[in-house]
Amino acid sequence: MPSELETAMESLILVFHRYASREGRYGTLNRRELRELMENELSNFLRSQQDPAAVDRIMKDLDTNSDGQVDFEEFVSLVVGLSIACERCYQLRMKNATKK
Ligand SMILES: [Ca+2]
Repeated sequence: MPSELETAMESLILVFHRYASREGRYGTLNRRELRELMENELSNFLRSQQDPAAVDRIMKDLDTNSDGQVDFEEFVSLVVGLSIACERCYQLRMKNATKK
């Protein structure tokens, strides 16, 4: 049976490919697929991103090889960045919780 972490990694791959296989080039996210993934799968973490230009900015940041597509490697950097930010919030919350 896969461990908790292995299951999380598998989910990452499955979610990426669920959106990446919708249209256009197989195995990469175009702008619309990235927007749909962010809206459906990151709605809690990116709630403040109501700015329509945000997807363009994130797409540009992620697309390190500038081919107009976000491949799995590029996508993972988004997940890593968000995870690091969330872990900082988690640490703060733990610190505040122990103060009380
Ligand atoms: Ca790319």
